[in-house]
Amino acid sequence: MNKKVALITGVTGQDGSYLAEFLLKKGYEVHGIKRRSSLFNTDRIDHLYQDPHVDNRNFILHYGDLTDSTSLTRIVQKVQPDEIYNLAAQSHVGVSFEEPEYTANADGIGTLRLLEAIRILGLEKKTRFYQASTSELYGLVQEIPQKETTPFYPRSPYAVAKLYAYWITVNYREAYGMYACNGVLFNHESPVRGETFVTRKITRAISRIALGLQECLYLGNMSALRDWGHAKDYVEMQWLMLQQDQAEDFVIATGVQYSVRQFVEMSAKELGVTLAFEGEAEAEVGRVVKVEPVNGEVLAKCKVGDVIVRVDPRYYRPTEVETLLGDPTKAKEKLGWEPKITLPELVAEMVKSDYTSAKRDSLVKLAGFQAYDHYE
Ligand code: NDP
Ligand code: GDR
Repeated sequence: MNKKVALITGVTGQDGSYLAEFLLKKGYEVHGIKRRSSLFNTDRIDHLYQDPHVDNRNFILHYGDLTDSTSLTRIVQKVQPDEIYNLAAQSHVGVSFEEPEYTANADGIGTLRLLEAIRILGLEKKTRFYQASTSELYGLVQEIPQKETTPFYPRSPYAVAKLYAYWITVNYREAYGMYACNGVLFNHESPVRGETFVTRKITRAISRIALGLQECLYLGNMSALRDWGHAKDYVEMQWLMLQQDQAEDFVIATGVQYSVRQFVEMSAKELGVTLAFEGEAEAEVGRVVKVEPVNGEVLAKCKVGDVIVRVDPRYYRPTEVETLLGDPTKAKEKLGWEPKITLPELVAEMVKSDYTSAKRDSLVKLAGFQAYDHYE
């Protein structure tokens, strides 16, 4: 039997890397679109890299950009994919307030460009299309928990761009009979989550603070509530959605909610540090109240009384999404899907990974080299 061929946009991102690995294990020939950058941007997929000089490769990268329809159409024509996973996006909600036009172009019109490429090339009956939709569509929530029928109320340029992408995907399904669907995914994280999203920013900073490489973690709204899952669980769902008899949209979530503050506490606890929060609003701080060994080893150098978390209003958003909680019942019933990894397990995995990197940086520093850092 011929191998199935998949094309992933955003293959260099968190989900793209997990999905590429997943599809390769399933025996797919996987093509990925990466954009040109002045530095290497393939860290997350370097373990999958195959030398272009050998024959019979099953993981192939192409230069392209969601803002450039010529590149997209050319790649779709060349690859003739059975499945396209559109994961590429300017995916940072906070940054979308700084770059609204670019975000609309890449995240909104970019989706249209891909759908049009499929149509122009006459691949409507061959190529199945997955759109990375988001719980940010619910924004100012109209119902708790949120499910497939909950009305949308986007609260950022990112979410508004993704709203266009959501509906253009539905429209091409209805207008042209394409197999095109939306996965409305709630937040999902992993050790390779981008460093400026709040979970990774926390696990990375807590690890560096524990080893004396950083003094304080500055955050915005710590009361925000999110439904956090593991990226590894969620990419399986993206694939499952394209294997059905009929294209449908699904909410993917864990159904459990935590605050950003709780995420900080859980991360610190992994390294034996107990935090207590005091003060209101911008004056809120997280203070160390206990330091204990973990499995007989003291991992954190912090002292009782140290303030290691503070609020910086720079990280507040002009319009915030305060609470998100998903109801994944439809996915469970129709696709037999359930998340396998809990938030405490996810936190433990992320802290372990970031603590290991921080240890490496502290050895570099001990050897007399400069260890650069970015706190964003
Ligand atoms: P990342 O930010 O980790 O990855 C985004 C990817 O898109 C990167 O490969 C990036 O390339 C690429 N990209 C950005 N702009 C362009 C462009 N103009 N042309 C081509 N490629 C581009 O995101 P995630 O992996 O976390 O998320 C994947 C998708 O799922 C995104 O669309 C996101 O909006 C959506 N989503 C994510 C959720 C989450 O919690 N992670 C939840 C719901 C939806 P480069 O590496 O060069 O920056
Ligand atoms: P989100 O994720 O906006 O939900 O979008 P992010 O981790 O950026 O923020 C989650 C919540 O934490 C609050 N917060 C901070 N956020 C960041 N980034 N940095 C901070 O210092 C900070 N302090 C508090 C935020 O205000 C927010 O309430 C993610 C992205 O992956 C999107 O692409 C995706 O669509 C949604 O998840 C579902």
